[in-house]
Amino acid sequence: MPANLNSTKRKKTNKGKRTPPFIWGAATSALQIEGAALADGKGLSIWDTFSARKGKIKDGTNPAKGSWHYERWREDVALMAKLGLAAYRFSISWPRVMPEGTGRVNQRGVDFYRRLVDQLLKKNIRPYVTLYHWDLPQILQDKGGWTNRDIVHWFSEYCAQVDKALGPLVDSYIVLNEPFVYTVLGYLLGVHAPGRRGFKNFFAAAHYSLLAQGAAARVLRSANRKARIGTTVSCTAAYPLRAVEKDMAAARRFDAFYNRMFVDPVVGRGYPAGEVPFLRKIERYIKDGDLPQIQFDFDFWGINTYTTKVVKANRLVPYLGFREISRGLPRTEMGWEIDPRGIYTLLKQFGSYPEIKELMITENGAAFADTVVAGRVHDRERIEYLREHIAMAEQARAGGVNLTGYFVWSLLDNFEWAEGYRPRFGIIYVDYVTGARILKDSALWYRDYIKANRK
Ligand code: IFM
Repeated sequence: MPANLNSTKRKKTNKGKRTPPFIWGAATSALQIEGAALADGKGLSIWDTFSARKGKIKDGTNPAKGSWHYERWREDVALMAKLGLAAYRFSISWPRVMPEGTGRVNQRGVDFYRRLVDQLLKKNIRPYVTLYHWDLPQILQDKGGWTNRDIVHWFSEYCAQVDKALGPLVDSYIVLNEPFVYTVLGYLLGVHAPGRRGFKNFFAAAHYSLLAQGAAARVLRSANRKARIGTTVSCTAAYPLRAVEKDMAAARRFDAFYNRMFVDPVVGRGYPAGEVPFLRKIERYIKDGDLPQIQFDFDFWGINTYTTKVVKANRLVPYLGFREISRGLPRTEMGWEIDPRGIYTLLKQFGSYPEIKELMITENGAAFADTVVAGRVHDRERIEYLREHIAMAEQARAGGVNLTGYFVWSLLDNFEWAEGYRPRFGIIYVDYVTGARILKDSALWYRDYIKANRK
């Protein structure tokens, strides 16, 4: 079946649904902050097992303690309130609420999220609940994880259980976090959990992720009519090195693979195999009737973005045919060049999709080598980064993009996957020995910015 079959373009609006005021928030994910890897009946996730393998995490650490959030969640909500956050985006740990992946619900795990949501609501902070942020139950990975088509049912069942427990209180869901990243790093390159490699694994994981996303979104929509249902994608704007056709085509290929592969099929445009021919290999996993099942009319799309790229065509590079060119710009601790133009480019690009009703920046932020000096963290570079990126997002909004929220990544310093704890992304510093929190200068800046820009 041709990969772009079923391409339909529709003009979508959120007419009839209440559009909330602009939301200033912060984001985290369960595995990165909770710790308590085995507390209260939690099952193992693929990251618990992957991080136990020698050499997989750069600093030799693991997520067992995280940022101590499982114990200190009440203090964390109090800090959010102090900053004036309107919303908090966090994820549910699938193995915490369903240790066997399917079937039995672990009430103590559910109770943790219930208490968290109750407290957020008490403080007037709206919960944005991400259903999958990379911590698959190991027991499901043992059956192939995202490469097993049955995950469509496993994931829908899990989402239905979460909604049953939290649905009355939660009105905003994010179904998947960055499927591009967990399928490429976890199933193609093997540098993230579960450490699988090869195109076969990648294409299966990618296609079944989108099928599972569509199925779960429909389950949520029919169970919870009032919830706003969204999803998030990782995006990086790419510019051609020179204004010549071959570099411009390289930038389009970059965009098709890194940005559009998990958006276009969902809005009915099919996989972008026209620009990236090797994507045709995904056809092997597509059954009749799959492409309409992948489509879902999301209430909002979340864009997670951190850097931008410049590309130069190079026919010797397999599959994608380009190289990324360094511009010598200042970089964050992750080695990512800082260029705030990208957030504007992406918002304009996806804002122009007639099928997309509403956009949110669901992650944006930077890791720097923070140090504590006399009880303070003077993270001037992070303030600059946030100020510039928010200004660009505001510019896109002023230019007509229906951008409804911005979430800084991250609320807390946390476990940065295969990088371990070294890169600190938080606007709140975490002392990993004592668990103590310190509001960095960027948190105080964000508090003041929110106060001045509440609308
Ligand atoms: O920490 C991650 C997050 O889990 C997903 N998006 C990118 C962040 C920074 O790498």
